[in-house]
Amino acid sequence: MTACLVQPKEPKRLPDGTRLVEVTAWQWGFDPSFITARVDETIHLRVTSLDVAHTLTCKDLNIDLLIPAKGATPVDFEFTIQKTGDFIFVCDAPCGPAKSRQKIRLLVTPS
Ligand SMILES: [Cu+2]
Repeated sequence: MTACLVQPKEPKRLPDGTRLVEVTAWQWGFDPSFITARVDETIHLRVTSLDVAHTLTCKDLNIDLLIPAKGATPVDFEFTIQKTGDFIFVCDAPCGPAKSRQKIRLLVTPS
């Protein structure tokens, strides 16, 4: 038997077991910029800006969150993905010239 030396990082979870993904937004990026999920998995996003107002927008998943500027309460949003696919979240706010760099890729694989 071969030992696996790299343990996958355990996802953070809310008390009810829902997976929590904490996202920070700034000019111009999101962290994390890549998220994987399974079909039928529920994800709870908690999004905070480190500077100005942004959005976290995915037209394919009908998600459009306004992320207020630094200092505001984080934005919480929960969703369940019902299809496989490769989805891109962008920032749709007028937050500056390089906002096209601000993206999150969400890869959803079969459950
Ligand atoms: Cu932005």
